[in-house]
Amino acid sequence: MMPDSNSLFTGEAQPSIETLAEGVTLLRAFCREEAPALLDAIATVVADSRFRNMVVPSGHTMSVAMTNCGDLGWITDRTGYRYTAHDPLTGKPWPPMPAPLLHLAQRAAATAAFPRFTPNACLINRYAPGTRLSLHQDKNEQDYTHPIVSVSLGLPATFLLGTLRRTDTPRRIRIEHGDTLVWGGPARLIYHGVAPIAASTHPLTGPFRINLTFRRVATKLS
Ligand code: MD3
Ligand code: FE
Repeated sequence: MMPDSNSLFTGEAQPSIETLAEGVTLLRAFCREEAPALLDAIATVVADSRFRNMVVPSGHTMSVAMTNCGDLGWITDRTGYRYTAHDPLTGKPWPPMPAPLLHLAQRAAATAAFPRFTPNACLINRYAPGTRLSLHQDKNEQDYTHPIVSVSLGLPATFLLGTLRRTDTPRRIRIEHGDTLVWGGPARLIYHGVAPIAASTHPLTGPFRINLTFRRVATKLS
């Protein structure tokens, strides 16, 4: 792919594929060109199931605002973390996963050697400046043979890329608009997080960073 004159001028990184650790593939700028269409699709989801700040079992409210699309959505409340078929705010099923989102996730997974990934859940996280996500593992999906695909839009972030041990000091990885990561195999249960977002304005998302995480969550049948 040729770097367009626009990205050369603004200093945006060129597309590239990098293995950050065993099972972690960073696809730089993978969805930068389609980002406006992705954000339009996210707006249709948010019109039906809005962003909200969920409560964790300790009683604290998360600083990251969240919603979901697809057959299942990740939620937390005082009683714990889980996937549900319905949005607790609307009582209705989560909005369907828009085709541009599904297809992006499948293309990214295939590029990172997961050609059969079909996500049935997409968690949409929205970060305002100062918002962070502390170090955690994703372990509510039951089947860890499927990868997770994450897509970053808008303001840049610093990912905390840990190991399988919570106490190891995580690596700090700068992630920009359009960057896409695939986390599979031995990386599926690593500790990870997001450092506090620096205040800025992005032409497409204004004062926010939006992150999508695509997952394959076990259901009663599959
Ligand atoms: C490594 N989200 O929603 S994406 C999350 O930027 C989450 O919103 C962050 O962690 C965000 O759970 C980080 C990167 C990521 C996502 C899932 C992973 C890394 C992962 C699952 C397993 C291992
Ligand atoms: Fe996570």
